[in-house]
Amino acid sequence: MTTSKDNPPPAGGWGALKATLQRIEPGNAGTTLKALIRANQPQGFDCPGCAWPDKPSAAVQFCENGAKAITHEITGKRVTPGFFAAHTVSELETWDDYTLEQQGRLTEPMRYDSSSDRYVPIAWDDAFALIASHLNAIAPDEAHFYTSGRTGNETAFLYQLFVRLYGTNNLPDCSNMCHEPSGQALLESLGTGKGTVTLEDFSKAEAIFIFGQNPGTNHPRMLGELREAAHRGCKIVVFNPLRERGLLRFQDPQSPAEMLTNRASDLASHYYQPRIGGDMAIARALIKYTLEHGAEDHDFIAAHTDGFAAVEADIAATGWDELVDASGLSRAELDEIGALYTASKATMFTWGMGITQHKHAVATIQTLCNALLVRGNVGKPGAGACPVRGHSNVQGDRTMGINERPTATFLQRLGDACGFAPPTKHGNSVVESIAAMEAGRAKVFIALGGNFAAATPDTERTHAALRTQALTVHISTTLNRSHLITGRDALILPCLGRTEIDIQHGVAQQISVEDSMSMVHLTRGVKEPASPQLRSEPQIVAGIALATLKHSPVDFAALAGDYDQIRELIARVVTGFDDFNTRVRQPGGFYFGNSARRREWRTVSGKARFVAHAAGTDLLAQLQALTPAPLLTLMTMRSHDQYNTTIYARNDRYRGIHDERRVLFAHPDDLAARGLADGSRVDIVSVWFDGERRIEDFRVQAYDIPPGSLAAYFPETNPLVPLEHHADGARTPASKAIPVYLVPR
Ligand SMILES: Nc1nc2c(c(=O)[nH]1)N[C@H]1C(S)=C(S)[C@@H](COP(=O)(O)OP(=O)(O)OC[C@H]3O[C@@H](n4cnc5c(=O)[nH]c(N)nc54)[C@H](O)[C@@H]3O)O[C@H]1N2
Ligand SMILES: Nc1nc2c(c(=O)[nH]1)N[C@H]1C(S)=C(S)[C@@H](COP(=O)(O)OP(=O)(O)OC[C@H]3O[C@@H](n4cnc5c(=O)[nH]c(N)nc54)[C@H](O)[C@@H]3O)O[C@H]1N2
Ligand SMILES: [Mo]
Repeated sequence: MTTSKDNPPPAGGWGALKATLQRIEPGNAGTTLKALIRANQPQGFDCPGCAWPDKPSAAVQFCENGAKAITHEITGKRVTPGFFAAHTVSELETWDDYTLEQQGRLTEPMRYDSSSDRYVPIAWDDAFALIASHLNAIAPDEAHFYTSGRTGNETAFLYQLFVRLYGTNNLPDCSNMCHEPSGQALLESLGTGKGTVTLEDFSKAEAIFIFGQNPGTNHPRMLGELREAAHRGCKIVVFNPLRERGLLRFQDPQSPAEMLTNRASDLASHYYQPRIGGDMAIARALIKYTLEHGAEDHDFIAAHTDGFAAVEADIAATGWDELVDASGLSRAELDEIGALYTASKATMFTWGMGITQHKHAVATIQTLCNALLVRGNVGKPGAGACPVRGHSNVQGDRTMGINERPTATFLQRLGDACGFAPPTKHGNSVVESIAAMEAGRAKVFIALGGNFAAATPDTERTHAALRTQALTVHISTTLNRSHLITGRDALILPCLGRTEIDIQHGVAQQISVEDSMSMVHLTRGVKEPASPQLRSEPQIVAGIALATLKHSPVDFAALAGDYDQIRELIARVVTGFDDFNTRVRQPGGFYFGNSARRREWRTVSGKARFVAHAAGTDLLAQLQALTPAPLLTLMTMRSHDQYNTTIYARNDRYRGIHDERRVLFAHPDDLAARGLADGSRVDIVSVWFDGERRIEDFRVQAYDIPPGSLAAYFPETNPLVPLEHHADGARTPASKAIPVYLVPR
């Protein structure tokens, strides 16, 4: 058990300030501080850390983990051609992810030379010509074009335009592994793929329910909103198998009063620890309690929704015992939660990866929507659905058309504005692209950012799939695993980061991003580029397009030379972006809007939809039949010192872990039942219908987690996630619910 359970030190506070200052490299302090101060400010750059919106009035807009993301990008360390000459790719493959990322910023375009097993320098134009020769030798659907969510709107738009001119919708993106189920579920239920709340709603909610999210680490600026809400008496109700310290108490490093008096605020008023995957049962319990107490919003249901009768019948047929079993919470707890919910006149649900990375993710989110709708909690102040996005522009990339399943309307508008007929056949998502490579149906893989080889599931298979490619290309800022898992040809194309000044034809350029609450605003780099050889992302995309496309109806050179021209084109294609160049220059940018927030339901029936879901199939029971070893459910999550696959340090301060990554959090009873104790070492074996997968030598940590549930860090655990185990209807790898057993070493 954690000793800190009853009176944990607050999240944030002096620990966060100390950690921020420790990130600053000696000799680079002036530049770092100058950059940090301009983070999320007008005339500055958008913090590349997360997609949490900016507060218009705040003087300082970065958090500890934003500071880590920024200092990582503006590091003084460089990966030069000399570095690549000194190390073969086979040697670099033996380095861990932490050591790779610590080498610093990439400086020159490099091409893999298989005869020496080294990367060697290549001129930009030769790199573009090599890509063109590969792309023009295959059918367009044999190429995949991945995007990670740091990419700004203008680059994303240009990239998808090139890919569709080339002839495919194969645009997998990090969202496929992240909030894809939220988009799918909300679109069908509410007629919008996005959250319906804005920052203002946090000051009006009477209750905020937080499902499967760890904002103390992943969205620290959200804690400020939660603290203010808690101060005015709003109930903060948390559902998480782990007692996450960042959700218990918070000391705001940006508040001198709290820091100097060492005061902290209590955040969660109520904290429940369901078992992994128990959230759908909690949502159903909320509906059952509401109906049994006659607390439903009859007028809203009648005026705005359809499908209620089916949900009502399903809930009436579901007993409380079933909900207690499935949630892992007691009947008394479920009653307490129901009472909290029905007492609040405006409730917001927020959620993260603890909800989306499950087989039943879409059904769970739609059941959460049902629970919101039954009390009329959509489209009124202080209420609504709030999926909290990950990467700082992952939402904007979707708006710009990074989508392997684009709508017919989007394609029509794109074709009309640009004068071509875009391909209509749907493309591959992340897991489908890996399957296509495995099956020999794919030849070229190009990534605009990210770390595909490390972020994806089923690591061994995914690496083998990538190695079948004729060409792999990575447009990146720092060295990572994906650069080492090469096709027969491979390129690393180094680009400017968001903090860096981008000048085209003598004019400083800006790009725009859309945050988790649909605010669109400009971001402008403030720092000299890490190397004179770097190119901006739009320039690199245009370079590939110019070399590849024999005839293009759009002038890529002109667009990449003046991003205002890209925005003019976006305004003609993307609904809601009229007058883009003018509106995005207003202070703070503009609100892209949300139809469901206005109670305008763009669903097939024109109403908000109750979608009935019976409890999902019990996979664990099916898999248990395949092995005598008793199975447990493993979630894979982030430590406090990583940004997805980028490991900043091997610590996890809030969970009490120091200088190690191969840790497995487990309930003491589960350990005792296996003859294990705190500190024992184990191998972890996952069980799937096609066989077993194993990772070796983890230290077990007895922890306050429900029996039957385990937790460990990603990406070390990704080899355990079967490619075929993903969210029904969204294909998001089920990396929060891996059936495993433990083998003592
Ligand atoms: N510093 C930092 N910031 C980040 C990132 C980062 O890596 N580092 N990543 C960015 C990205 S891309 C994303 S998507 C977000 C991710 O932000 P989060 O969604 O907070 O991501 P995770 O760390 O995966 O944490 C998931 C939480 O869900 C809980 N959980 C797991 N399974 C279940 C379940 O079945 N039910 C419930 N109720 N809870 C469960 C875990 O205990 C954990 O607290 O953060 C973004 N911001
Ligand atoms: N098991 C497990 N797997 C998971 C998850 C999980 O919770 N568990 N989470 C999933 C989620 S939510 C996500 S979003 C994905 C993340 O998947 P990705 O987005 O693919 O991975 P990142 O680690 O964010 O990518 C980091 C790399 O991006 C590059 N980069 C950084 N900044 C820039 C830039 O400005 N431009 C360019 N071109 N490149 C840049 C750097 O080279 C860096 O190495 O992982 C998923 N995988
Ligand atoms: Mo994410």
